[in-house]
Amino acid sequence: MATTKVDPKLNEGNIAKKAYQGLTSQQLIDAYRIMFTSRRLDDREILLKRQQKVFFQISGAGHEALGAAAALALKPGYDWFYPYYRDRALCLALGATPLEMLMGAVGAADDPCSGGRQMPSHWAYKRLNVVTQSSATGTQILQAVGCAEAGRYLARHPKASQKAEGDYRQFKDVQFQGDEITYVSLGDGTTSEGEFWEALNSASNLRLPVIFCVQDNQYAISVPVEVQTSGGNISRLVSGFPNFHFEEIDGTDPVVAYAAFKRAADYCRAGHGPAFVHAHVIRPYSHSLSDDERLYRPDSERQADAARDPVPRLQMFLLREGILDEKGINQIEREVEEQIQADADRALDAPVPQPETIYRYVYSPDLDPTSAAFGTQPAAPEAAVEAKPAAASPNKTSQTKASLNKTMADLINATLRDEMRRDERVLIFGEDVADASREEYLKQKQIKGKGGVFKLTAGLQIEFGSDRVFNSPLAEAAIVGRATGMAIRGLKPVVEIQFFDYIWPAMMQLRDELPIIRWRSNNAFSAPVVIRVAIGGYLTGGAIYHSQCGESIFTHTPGLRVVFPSNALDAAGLLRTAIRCDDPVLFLEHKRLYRETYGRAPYPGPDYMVPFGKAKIVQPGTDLTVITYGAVVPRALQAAQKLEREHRVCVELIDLRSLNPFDWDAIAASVKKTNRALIAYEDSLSWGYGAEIAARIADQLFHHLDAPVKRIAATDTFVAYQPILENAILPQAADLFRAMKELAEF
Ligand SMILES: Cc1ncc(C[n+]2csc(CCOP(=O)(O)OP(=O)(O)O)c2C)c(N)n1
Ligand SMILES: [Mg+2]
Repeated sequence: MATTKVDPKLNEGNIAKKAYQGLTSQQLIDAYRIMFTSRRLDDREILLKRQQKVFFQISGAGHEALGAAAALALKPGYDWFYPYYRDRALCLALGATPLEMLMGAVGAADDPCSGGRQMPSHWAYKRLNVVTQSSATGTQILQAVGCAEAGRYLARHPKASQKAEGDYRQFKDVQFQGDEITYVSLGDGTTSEGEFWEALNSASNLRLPVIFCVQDNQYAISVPVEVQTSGGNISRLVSGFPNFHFEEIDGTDPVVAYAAFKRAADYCRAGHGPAFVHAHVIRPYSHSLSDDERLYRPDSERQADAARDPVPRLQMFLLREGILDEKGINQIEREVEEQIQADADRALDAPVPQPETIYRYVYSPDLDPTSAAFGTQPAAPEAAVEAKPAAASPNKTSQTKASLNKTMADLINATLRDEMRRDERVLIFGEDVADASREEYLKQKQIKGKGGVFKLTAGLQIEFGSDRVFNSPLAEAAIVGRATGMAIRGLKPVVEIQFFDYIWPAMMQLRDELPIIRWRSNNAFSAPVVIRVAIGGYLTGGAIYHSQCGESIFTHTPGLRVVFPSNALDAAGLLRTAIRCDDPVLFLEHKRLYRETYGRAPYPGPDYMVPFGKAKIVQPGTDLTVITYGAVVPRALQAAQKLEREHRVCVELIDLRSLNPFDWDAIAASVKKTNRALIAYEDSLSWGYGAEIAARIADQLFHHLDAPVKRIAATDTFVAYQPILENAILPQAADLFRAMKELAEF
């Protein structure tokens, strides 16, 4: 942006000596240019919206002083920024251009924020460390916490930032400074969300260098602050959080705001902890162009706000202080108007994205986890010497014996251990995953350690330390949101959701954030997190809240890989692929299979991988295809064997292993051969995973079918506690047998 230099004559007298909280006259003039540009960009977009040349508008009006001030206290491309839609002035001050913003408004192909995929004012500027944001208010806050954690982790593990060939690290540049700050902003209404409180709790407890900026314009659309916030003042409510630096300011005054951000930044950069800047601002325009605030705000209130408008206010200040005269102001305003006019014309002429590009960047364009590179053979048992847990007591006989007969739980644990040794960017957190948070008990060997409610992460904290394996608060959104922020920075969080039944608090992060970050930022950002989740029933007493499936809710989310192994070897191979790949993965581990006799295997070595999207033919057959996965695999196998024994019906049994992507080729080849298909799954029947497979078979293999496509699944209820009820609800081997027999006889 062009800059107007201070007229030296104006600096004569006492002005040059005056200290505006350390800001020079030139910085104040630049701030005015930013703020005025921000406001006029909003006005231009509003005009363009009325002309139907842009499709949405939300303004930063009234919040400009804050953005200009924050940028003066922080460093673009050094510090990290999780702004929200009112932060236009911040982004301009950090270095985004009006042209870039107008490209977003028209949805141009070269819009740097999203390439026309997101609404305007959803800022993302990779070169400035401004991270992609969504429309879901508040989701950025936990991610900002994860971002700050990543900075700290990398400072302590600098080698983790090195590039490596052959996995996601090849495509993920990592940079860190050691003293960087993460800025995150939100509105007053958004402080009502649980994720806000989860974020404050963790930032406080971990003393993270995060500046939380609450931009309090007194309204969330039409809902006033006293409805959102008990007592009407968020500062009062958060004041009890330890380790914080607090500021409550008039956010329409850039000098006051700068001083507050400077103190906050100094506090964070020195490593004391997070800061909270509660800024009282105004909202002179309606919430967005879809809102008319005159419906709920009287003129009197709007006029009182207008008296505090930061743009005229700074203009008056510059004039009053003699920093600029009227001519100087006019010159800036003219330059800005001319630039916006020219940039608007360019943006309106810019090429728009083409329809054929819509599938780009749903997944990583660089690393394909379905490719042959992710298909390796298990090492020969003699060669596959398993790395012993650091704390294990050597007992040769039992170790050798066990190595031939490892459970799914054993091999998941071994895979995590191997990958943590191989890649220092891998870290693990979740509820109860540590051996013991009170490390001294471990050091003094008073205890053995827990390592997960199912012990899948046992021994990992002992071997890799408490900054690589640690317990999180009981807050699932925080687990996924923090992991997302860490992965944006290039780390590989492998987090655990203790029970699938309790994944729902993380749903906004799982549906609106993690899987969409790459697509919505047009490949500027990605977050290849692995989420391990204990899932499923057949537990005898698991009841409603420890038995749920529900995988189709996640296979219905583009951008998320979903895998569901049925045996120990596949679990090891798929988990390794999940960790090394460049996409977010939901890794579903069936609790009933963790220690089952079925599907045990020798340790397959530290490089064994199974590609995604490749089914396994558990048993070849000619009469009927059964498509299944997870804990239904052993039950279906039992039923198929009985059917063969008793009725000479030869079932081809397909274990999908990976649900998104899934192996359509294997299904099609089999159905073309057998002409009959049954999809068997543990989740409740209706709208479940089998519905999609059945529809595809009906659609694409209709001419090959000799019978209707059938499904067998749980009843459309939840799973009950009493075993008699559980048996009736979940598909049993006898039910599978009956369904197979009926279909074979059709
Ligand atoms: C989770 C979520 N709920 C609802 C909305 C719809 N919505 C968009 S902005 C908004 C109000 C936000 O108010 P506030 O946090 O005070 O920010 P402001 O717009 O006032 O700056 C609402 C309800 C949303 N985008 N996300
Ligand atoms: Mg508000």
